[in-house]
Amino acid sequence: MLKIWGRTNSINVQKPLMVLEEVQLPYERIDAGLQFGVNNTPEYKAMNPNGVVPTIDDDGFILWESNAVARYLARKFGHGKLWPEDLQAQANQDRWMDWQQTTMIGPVNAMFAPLIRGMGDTSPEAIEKGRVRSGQVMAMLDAWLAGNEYVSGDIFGAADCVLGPSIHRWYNLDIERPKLAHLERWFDALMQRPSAKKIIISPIT
Ligand SMILES: N[C@@H](CCC(=O)N[C@@H](CS)C(=O)NCC(=O)O)C(=O)O
Repeated sequence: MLKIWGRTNSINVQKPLMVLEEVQLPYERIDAGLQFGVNNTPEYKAMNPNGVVPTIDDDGFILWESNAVARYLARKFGHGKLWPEDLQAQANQDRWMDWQQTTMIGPVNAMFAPLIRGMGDTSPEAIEKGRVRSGQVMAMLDAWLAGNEYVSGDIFGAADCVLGPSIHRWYNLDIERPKLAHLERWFDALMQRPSAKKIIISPIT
């Protein structure tokens, strides 16, 4: 059975878990990270030298980096469903997944780390900067969703699974947010899915 290491309140762990729930593949999840430890042991670091979660073991194939893991699982178990045949549709999903890592999550975590975990830069200026910037980046996704049903395009795909946990984090911070009707429509629909109800947990911790 496929094994996945990672605590359930990590957005990076929630990404591949969303994919696994969507394709309804049985898996074994092993708690790791923060209070659970495990991720800093020599055994774990032999699998994932970064010492972070998630990591998967698929019949001896070890993989880490949450977006790469989500893509691998979608390709292997959700081909033609979560992962389309069309090259441009695939590239679109890649684009939004990269954007989540490189552009979107930074400003969200600039608020999440100090407000929820008491970590990072706790100054009001840093939190406010994250709040303003996160509103700006979310407006980019809102504009995309004005013309597309899903982050992935016409079908619900791997990119929706990958972005869902971060967007949920943003919506669950006690901050002022710009009104983004298309993003809100997408987020409300996402949270109705059985996968999201099971994997994307509230309150955020
Ligand atoms: N780029 C990596 C980042 C992974 C990462 O930073 N994971 C965090 C949790 S979200 C972690 O393991 N932190 C240490 C811990 O939980 O102890 C990925 O996307 O997989």
